[in-house]
Amino acid sequence: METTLQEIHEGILDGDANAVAEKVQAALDEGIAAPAILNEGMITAMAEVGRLFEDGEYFVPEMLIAARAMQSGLALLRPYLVAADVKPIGVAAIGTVKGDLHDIGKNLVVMMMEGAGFEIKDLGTDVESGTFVDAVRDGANIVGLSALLTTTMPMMGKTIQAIVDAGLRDQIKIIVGGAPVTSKFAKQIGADGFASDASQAAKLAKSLVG
Ligand code: B1M
Repeated sequence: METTLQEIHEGILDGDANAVAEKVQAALDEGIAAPAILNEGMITAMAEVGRLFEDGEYFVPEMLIAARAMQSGLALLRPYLVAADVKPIGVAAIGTVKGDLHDIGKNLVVMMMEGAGFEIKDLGTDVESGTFVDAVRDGANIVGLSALLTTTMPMMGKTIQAIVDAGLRDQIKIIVGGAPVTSKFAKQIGADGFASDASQAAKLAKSLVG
């Protein structure tokens, strides 16, 4: 890997947003193509962050600051990526289901999936099932549902049913997660998969649309 890309990679692992922004600008000035900066400097770093999280070497705070560092680089890179017409690997509509206001885990999932190359429609918290349906109509090909309360878990099933009722179920993949959610529950409600953490969610989403 070229030195500047290596420095971007390390800046993300260190969660150093200023260094990442500086090095992304340096890479652009050196003439390194935006897709190479994204794929070789940044996405590889977020994959490494995911691995460290799974191995218990990084915890939620490290993952959050790494994601923030990635965002600082992405902000600079975005116009170049648009100009280079880099296609996202998928469009993911992600939200916390109706009645549930917890968003820290959902935000991590958003960050890891963005890091994995998805375009994200972040629908926020307390999201009506109809809003997910609209997002699918608007082009999302993967839907991510988060719930942290046992009382809001049934809304996941209701949201999937709303997508079925709208005749859109065959066009998309649905993943679910959140502390009380299990893979057994995911199967029961007709989701395509369950992920126990944000890193797994990004991997699962990639495997489903790949
Ligand atoms: Co609330 N809360 N909370 N809370 N809260 C819990 C969830 C609770 C377990 C605490 C407890 O009692 N021990 C409990 C639920 C009990 C239950 O349902 N059995 C609870 C309760 C009861 C409540 C209220 C009802 C309290 C009240 O008002 N009486 C209320 C409900 C409000 C509502 O939603 N309508 C409430 C409110 C709140 C705050 C607003 C104060 C705050 C949320 C702030 C926010 O999110 N902006 C809050 C918090 C912070 C928590 C705890 C302490 C921490 C949650 C968290 O952020 N964890 C939580 C206790 C706990 O979990 N230990 C608790 C860190 C986060 C990184 O993990 O969200 O699990 P998590 O996400 C992980 C994975 O689950 C997974 O990846 C993430 C990253 O690895 N994941 C996905 C998540 N979504 C995914 C989606 C995927 C895939 C993976 O695919 C799409």
